[in-house]
Amino acid sequence: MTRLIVVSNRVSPPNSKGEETVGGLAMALAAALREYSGLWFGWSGKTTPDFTGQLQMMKIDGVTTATIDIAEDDYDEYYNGYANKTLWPLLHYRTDLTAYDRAYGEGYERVNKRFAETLRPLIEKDDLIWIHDYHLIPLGRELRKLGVKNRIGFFLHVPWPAYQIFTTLPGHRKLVQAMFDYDLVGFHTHEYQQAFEEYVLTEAEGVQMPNGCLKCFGRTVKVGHFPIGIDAADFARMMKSARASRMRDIMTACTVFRSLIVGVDRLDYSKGLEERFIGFERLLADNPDLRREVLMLQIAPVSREGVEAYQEIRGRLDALSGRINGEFADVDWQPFRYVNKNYRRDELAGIYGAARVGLVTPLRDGMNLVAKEFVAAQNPDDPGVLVLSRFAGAARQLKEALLVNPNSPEEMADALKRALTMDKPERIRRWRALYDNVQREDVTAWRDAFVNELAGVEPRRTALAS
Ligand code: GDG
Repeated sequence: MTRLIVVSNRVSPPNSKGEETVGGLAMALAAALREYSGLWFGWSGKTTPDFTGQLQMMKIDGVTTATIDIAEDDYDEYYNGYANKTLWPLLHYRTDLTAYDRAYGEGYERVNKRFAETLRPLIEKDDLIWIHDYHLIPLGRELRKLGVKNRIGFFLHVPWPAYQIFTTLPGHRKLVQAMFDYDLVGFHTHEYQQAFEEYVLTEAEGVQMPNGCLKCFGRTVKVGHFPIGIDAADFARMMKSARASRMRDIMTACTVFRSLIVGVDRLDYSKGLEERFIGFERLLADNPDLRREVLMLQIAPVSREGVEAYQEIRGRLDALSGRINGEFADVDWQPFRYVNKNYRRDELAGIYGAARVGLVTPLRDGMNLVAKEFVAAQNPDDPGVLVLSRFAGAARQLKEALLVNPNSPEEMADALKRALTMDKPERIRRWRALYDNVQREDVTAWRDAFVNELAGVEPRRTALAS
C-alpha cells in the first residue's frame, strides 16, 4: 500500500491515559491514520527561542509522528498571528476581528517554508501527501519549490467564505494561487467548494474544466467536497465503557424530573456561545412553565488564550451565565451550568447520552463534529433531539435536526421548546435518519474518499508547473 504522509499544524495523537486534546481536526486525523502505516508531521506544540529544525520521531498507538518545535516569534506571528488572528476570523466571516499585520504574513510564509524544508528528506517517491487546514495553505508550493513531484492534496477544515468576504484579505490572490500547487483541494461542503470556484472564475479569470478541475495561474487542480465524520465504530465502543455509563448515570441523577440540554464547544467566538446563552435565557423568560423542568449544561474548555478576542469573549460569557442564574435560579434549582473544564472523550459521550437536547449553534463552522457525536450517543429507544445551526457544515447532512438561525434568540427558544416537548415517535424517526448519516459518512469514509481521489490524480512530471 502507498504510504500516506499527513501534515497538520499540530500533531497530537490521543495518548493511552485518555488525556486527549480538544479539537475536531486532531481527533479526525488520529482516527484516519490509525489504519495506515503512515506518518504524521507537524508542530510539537512547543517553542524554542530560535528555530532548530530538530525532528522528534515517535510511534504512538500505531501512528508514527514526526514533530518539530517552532521559534517563539513563529508562535506570535504564524500561529497566534496569521493563523488565528487573520485567517481564522476571516474564514468565519468575522472581518471585524481580522487583524492585518505584515509581520504575521511574513511569519506564515517563513513557517511554511521551514515545514517544507524539514519534511522534504522524509518524503519517498510514491508517498501520497495530505496537507490539512488554513495554517498550511502555502506548504504545497514550498514543497514543489524543493522538487517534490508526489501527489499532494489539501483539505480545508473551516468554511471557504463568500467571494466578497475573502477579497477583503490583502494578498488573497497569492493564497489562492498557492492552492493551485496541489493536485486535489477538498472542502467539507458543496457550498464552500462553490464559493472557492466563484473566486477562481470571477477574480482570477480561471476556467472550469469538464472533469471537476479548475484551471488557473497556468495550472490545473481537482476540486471536491468531502464531508468529515466521526469515528463511529470507536464512538460506539466508547459508549459501552464503564466511564461513559458512570457519567451518564451521574448526569441522569442530577436531572431527575428535569430535561438536560447540553452544549460542548471549544471556547471560540465562532461557536455562537453568547447567542446560545441568550437563546436559553429567552426560553426561560418566555416559558415560566418550563423553568423548573430544564437544566442547561455548557462545557467550553478554553482555547487560544493568547489571542485577545478569546480573552474578551470569556469575560462576556462569565457575565452572561451569572446573569441567567441570578435572574432565574431558586433555592432548589439552578437553570444553567457553565464549565470551562476539559473532559475525557468517554465522559463526554456519557454526558451526551443523558441529554434530551443537544444544542449546537455555531455562527459559522466548517463541519462540527459535536453534532455528530451527540447523535451517536443517543439511546435508540428514547433518543434526544439535535438543535443545529444552519451555518454549520453539518446542517447539509443532518437535515432531520431542528435547524435554527443562531442569531435569533426567538428561533432558538422556539426550537428548544419544540425539542423539549417532542413526542417519542417523532424523536425516534428523526434520530434514525440522523444516525444513519453519522454511521455511513464517518471518518473512514471521509479519509477513503479523499485518499482514493488523490491517488487517482495524474502524477506531475515536473515539480513546478510551467
Ligand atoms: C475544526 C472545525 C470541523 C470539545 N470539548 C472537549 C472535547 N471536545 C471535542 C469534541 C469534538 C471536537 O473537540 C470539536 O470538534 P468540532 O468539529 O466541533 O470543532 P473544531 O475544534 O473547531 O474543529 C470544525 C473540524 O475541525 C473537523 O474538520 O468539524 O468545523 O472548526 O470532537 O468532542 N474533547 C475532549 N474534552 C472536551 O472537554 N476530550
